Amino acid sequence: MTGRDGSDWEATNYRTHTLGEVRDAGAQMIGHEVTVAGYAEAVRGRGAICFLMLRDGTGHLQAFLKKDNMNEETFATIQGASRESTIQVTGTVAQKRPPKVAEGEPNPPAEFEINVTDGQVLAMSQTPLPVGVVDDVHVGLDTRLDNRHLDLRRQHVNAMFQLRSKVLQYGREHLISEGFMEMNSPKIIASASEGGTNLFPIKYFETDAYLSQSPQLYKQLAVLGGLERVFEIGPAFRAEKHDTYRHLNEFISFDIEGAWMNDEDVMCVQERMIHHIWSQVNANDQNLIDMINEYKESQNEEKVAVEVPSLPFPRISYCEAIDIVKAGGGEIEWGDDIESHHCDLIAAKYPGFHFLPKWPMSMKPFYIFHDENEKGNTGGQLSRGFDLNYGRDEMTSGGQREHRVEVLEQNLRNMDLDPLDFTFYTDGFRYGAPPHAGWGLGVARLLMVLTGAGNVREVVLFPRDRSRVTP
Ligand code: AMO
Repeated sequence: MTGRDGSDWEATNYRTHTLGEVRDAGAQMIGHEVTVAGYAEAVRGRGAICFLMLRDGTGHLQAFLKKDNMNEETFATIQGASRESTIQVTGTVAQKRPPKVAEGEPNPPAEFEINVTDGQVLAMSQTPLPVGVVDDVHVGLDTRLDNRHLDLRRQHVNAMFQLRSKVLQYGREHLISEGFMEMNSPKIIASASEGGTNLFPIKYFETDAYLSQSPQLYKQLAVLGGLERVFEIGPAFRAEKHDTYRHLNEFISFDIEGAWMNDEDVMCVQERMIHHIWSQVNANDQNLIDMINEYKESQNEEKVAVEVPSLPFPRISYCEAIDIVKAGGGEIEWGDDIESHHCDLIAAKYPGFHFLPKWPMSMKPFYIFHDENEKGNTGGQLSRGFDLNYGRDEMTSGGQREHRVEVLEQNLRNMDLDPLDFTFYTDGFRYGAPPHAGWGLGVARLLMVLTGAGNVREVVLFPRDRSRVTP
């Protein structure tokens, strides 16, 4: 059997074929007996006949039931089934009677259905449904997330998560093609990497521990240990009290780290990876984009188009960015963070993906490379840290790392951190350390760009924010 993405789906004990297969290969299957299974999208017909519209992961197909052709009780149970119940039917493939067309009009392509001889309701759906699956009843995001198991059955929502899987697949395959290997770092940790205030504390037997904010220190240790190019796709936890469309308290961070690389080298890796993801989606997954657009159209929302970005992405240094913001009337001084409303002014000039390299050292974490030789236009110390933005949103932070242990320890002290708390990390630099660089990309933020979603919660299956820990 063939799945929705061309993969092989072996027949199982519950079905010999997917609905998509019968729909697409119906002409060759006429008269063949098949067993299919799916959700009941509509059950129509009274008396001795019943039309059952089934849906599975590959599409829709109509099953036609006639009381005379099957066990009467089975017929009655299926005819009485509520929408979204799961139903298995066995029958022969037949061509549907073609609709009448006006003279001279071409005949529509043949459609197929199943003439049912046997079947069973596998699980009856309760009524009413808390959120509509086929009907477009407007419910808020919170109700949808409370009922994600049903929300996911909606075609465009399902398409979002198929795309999410594709993005991870294409990202992985690109990095592997560039010699990166996948690693996994611990999520239970003893000290912060991204600043101490937003850690979730946990009790770890007799001692205190935290949930990891980033694989940062561990991906560096892996590289220092000789795994020259690594990547990790894993959860990061931040106890931030943000309540915005782009912040969650648990998110999937897509990280890389590479030895013998500087900030520019890893920016190149990142733009090549994004280019690969967009090219692959463009080539293989237009059907998923179409499903999303079909919904957007029904809501009068702007449709998305997967335009493969051209390389290289623009690089706008921090100093230039400050000048752009000032010229656009924004209030900002050298050394300030570039906030979303500032990003709007930059995005007016650079609407797509753009890097913001060479941030002031004072704005970047202790592990970022101190560039003694580069001063900003107001004389401030620059670093080799960068961000990647799309429009007003930050997608990625990264940079070359500090590999000189004395500077690293001084950076820690400058940021009021005690080097003694970080010996498990700094010790990794005492026995020869290659210059290295990397980045961390927020997967949900990238998906927001690709799918045109207005909120990261749309592209996270079970989001965790300040007011949500279930489902
Ligand atoms: P940073 O803290 O900037 O950098 O995080 C990297 C990227 O992760 C995403 N992100 C988030 N997404 C959703 N909710 C959040 N609360 C959230 N916080 C961050 C963003 C961000 O750009 N160690 C460095 C990376 C590195 O230098 O390699 C780090 O974690 O898209």
